[in-house]
Formats: sequence, C-alpha cells, structure tokens
Amino acid sequence: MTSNLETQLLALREEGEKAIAAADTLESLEELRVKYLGKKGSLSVLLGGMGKLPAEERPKIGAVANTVKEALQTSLDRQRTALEAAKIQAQLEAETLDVTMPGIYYPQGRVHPINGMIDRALDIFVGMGYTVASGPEMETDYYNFEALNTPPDHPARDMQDTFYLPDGNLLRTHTSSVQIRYMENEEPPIRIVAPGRVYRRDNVDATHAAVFHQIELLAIDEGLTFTDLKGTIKVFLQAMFGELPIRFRASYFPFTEPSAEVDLQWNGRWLEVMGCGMVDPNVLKAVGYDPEIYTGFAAGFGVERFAMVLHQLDDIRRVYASDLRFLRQF
Ligand code: 2U9
Repeated sequence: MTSNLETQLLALREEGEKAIAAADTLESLEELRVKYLGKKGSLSVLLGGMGKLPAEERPKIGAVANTVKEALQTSLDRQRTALEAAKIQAQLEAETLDVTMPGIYYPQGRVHPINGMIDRALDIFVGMGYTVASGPEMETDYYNFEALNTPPDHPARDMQDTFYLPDGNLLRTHTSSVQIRYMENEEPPIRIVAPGRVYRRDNVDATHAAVFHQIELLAIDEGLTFTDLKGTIKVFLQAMFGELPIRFRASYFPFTEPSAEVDLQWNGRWLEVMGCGMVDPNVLKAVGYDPEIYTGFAAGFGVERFAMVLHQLDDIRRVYASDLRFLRQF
C-alpha cells in the first residue's frame, strides 16, 4: 500500500524535476534549489510530517525521501552544468570577432608635397652631418639685412622688399637670419641647415608667391674652400635629382663673395636651382668670428621650385590651393 506521504514525495519529485528542467537561468535554478531542497524547502516540510507515521512505515518513507532528494539534486546538478555551458557559449558567440566585417573608415591624411620635399632635403643634409636649425618668421632689420652685409641703402633690398610691421620689424625674406642667430650663440665648426617659410613683396604668378619656403645651409670652419662648397652641392643635388650634369655660374649676393648660381641639366635644358657662395667676411665679423681664421660657405634654394621641377608642376599656386584632387597625387 502506498501512503499519502509517499504519493506526495513522488509528486514533489515529478514537479521539481519538471521545474528544474525548465529553469533557464542560473539564478532561477538557485531559487528552485532553495524551494525544494532548502532548510525550509518543500522536502523538509513534507518530512516534518514523518512523525505522524506509524513506526514501521518510517524507514520505507525515509528511503523514498532519500531517492527524491538525490533525484532532485542530480537534476539540479545536470541543469547547472547545462546552463553554465550555455552561458559560456552565449558569451563566446557574443564576443566573436568577425574578421570579414568592414572596418571603420578614417580618411587618411598624407604629407604635403612641400613638407615631403623639405623632409627629403633635410635627410640628405643630416646624412652629411648637418644640424637642423630654426628661428622666428618675424625678424628685426638687423638679423634679416644688416648682419647679412645688406645696409639700408643697399640695392639688393629692392629685390627683397617685404612686409613691414608697424614697430619696424619685418617678415623674414630668407632663413639666413636663422644662421646669424645660430652663429651668435655657437662657435665654429658649424654645419647647419635652416628650412622655413619666408616672405617677399612679389606679384603672385605661376612662378612667384608672396610666401614660400626656403632651405639654406651654412658651414663655417678653418680652411673651408669653394671646393668644399662645390662637393657638398654636387652630393646634395645628385641625391635629390639623380646623376645629372650641374654647372656653377658666377653671380652676386650681398652675403657671399664669391657667389654663384647652380644650374642643373634637366630634360636637356639648364635650370637654375640654387644660389651659393663663400660667406662674406663682413658677415663673419658681424657675429664676432675672425675672418682671418674662419671661412665658410652657404647655399640656398626654394622648396617650391624644387617641387615644381621634380613633380613637373606648372603653377606654384597649386601647392597652396588645398585642392584634394591635386594633393592626393603625392
Ligand atoms: C649666412 C651667410 C650666407 C645663403 C645663400 C643663396 C645664396 C640663394 C636663393 C635661392 C632661391 C633664395 O629661395 S631663393 O629665392 N638663395 O641664392 N642663399 S647664398 O647665404 C648665406 C646664408 C646665411 C649667415
């Protein structure tokens, strides 16, 4: 004969196993464990009624209660394992990296052709032992002209007319002022290269701009000659343009004596690409160097002009127009 308590125990087992199998989270599973097997859970409550049973029935009911308890515990363990596995699986799926997904597009910038040209030229001079120097774009008359052997009444000032500020300062017409400042603070031997923006009061056309970029180099030491100047320029121009014929033509600059223009044979035509010369003794004196001990050479070129030759540009204004169709080509 099956006692009432035994029926209830078996019903509890059936109900519990169904509920446990249906639990879909670890939290609800824990609630079911407490509900059925907890201290105040259904099984405890039922077993509380054991005392009312006749003594001979107790062992049998006790045994049934044990199997019910074990069965529920087994169900709980099985469901916990399944839910934990499902949780890990869901996490893995949620975190899967889809390498075929298109990435986020960030428009990529690139080096402006003028800066690219400056970088290339500086690399070559740094390779020859030069140090890069810089200075202010707003200058005094002294650093831009006077210290460079160009007094106020000098005819060369006409060609380098510039923008003057109300206080008498000006926008530098070349980076030579950087070399003057450097020489004032340092002692020979000196090997510097000065890149930078310069200004001229010029009428703007396909080959002239009021703002452009220059690179100038300066070497001061004991015993430097025009031969050192020629060799340095030859190495530089060949690194820049390749093995092309070059020639030096006598010229004039207030700050160098003798002075020369450097021409490069490019596509069968002679192109003027640089100016150069031996630093004028008056410039050495202006910074306190003894011209009987030290000599030096200097050279300068326009970065835009180099870029126009190398990239075959027809109009200098293109490099300032910020037209992406133009800039994307470099
Ligand atoms: C010091 C002494 C001498 C720098 C020099 C040139 C010749 C030259 C022009 C090229 C085209 C400027 O960009 S451009 O218009 N430059 O021809 N520059 S010698 O001579 C110096 C510099 C600094 C202390």
